[in-house]
Amino acid sequence: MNSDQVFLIALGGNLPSKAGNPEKTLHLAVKHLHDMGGRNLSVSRFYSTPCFPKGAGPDYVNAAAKLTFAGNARDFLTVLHRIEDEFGRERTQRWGRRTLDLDLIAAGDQVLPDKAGFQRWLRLPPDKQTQNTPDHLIVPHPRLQDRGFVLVPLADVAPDWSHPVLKKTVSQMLDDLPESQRHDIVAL
Ligand code: A4P
Ligand code: MG
Repeated sequence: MNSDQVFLIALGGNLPSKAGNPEKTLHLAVKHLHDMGGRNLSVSRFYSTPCFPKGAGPDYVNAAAKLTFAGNARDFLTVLHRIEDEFGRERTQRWGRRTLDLDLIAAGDQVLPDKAGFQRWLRLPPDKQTQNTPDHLIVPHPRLQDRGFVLVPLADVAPDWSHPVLKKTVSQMLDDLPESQRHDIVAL
């Protein structure tokens, strides 16, 4: 039942890792995704993106990938965390600098933990977003619709994926994004 589920992920980094600069780290992370069971991988272009919040650190390299994996969303998040750990990710500061951040953006059209639980994170006021860290998986990623650094790469691999709660495709969410969230995002 869970086999061959389609997952969308966002990749980002703004500090060097043992693999080298963030671009090299992301390339190697994609290879690890394959080695750990990811199949039918399609990977976006890599983009240079201004750090959000502005001034909180160096520019990021961001990318997105679409793949299938023979397991459920929680199994797949465990794989993502293992790959983050492999590249020395330390969770010291929420939204802080990082060698590698792998976020699960979507698991097909699933809504986890359930629609009410998802809505709570969706509606979290901006001042609470940096302070509250979920201790369980939330999909779709509750901030994806606000972020050019997620939507621009995602549009390369999954422009027609439709958000199961917001009922908008990636292309539509990107069109709705203020220009301020999109400028200075440059394909490498
Ligand atoms: N968790 C729950 N749901 C998910 C999910 N769908 N995907 C849990 C990934 N993790 C999920 O995550 C915190 C906890 O959320 C984990 O225990 C996980 O099990 P984290 O990755 O440790 O924390 P984080 O990365 O600081 O938080 P988050 O929400 O991933 O931050 P964001 O939203 O990714 O922001 N600027 C640019 N230009 N580019 C970036 O990529 N990234 C961030 C991080 C800030 N600024 C950026 C970028
Ligand atoms: Mg993360």
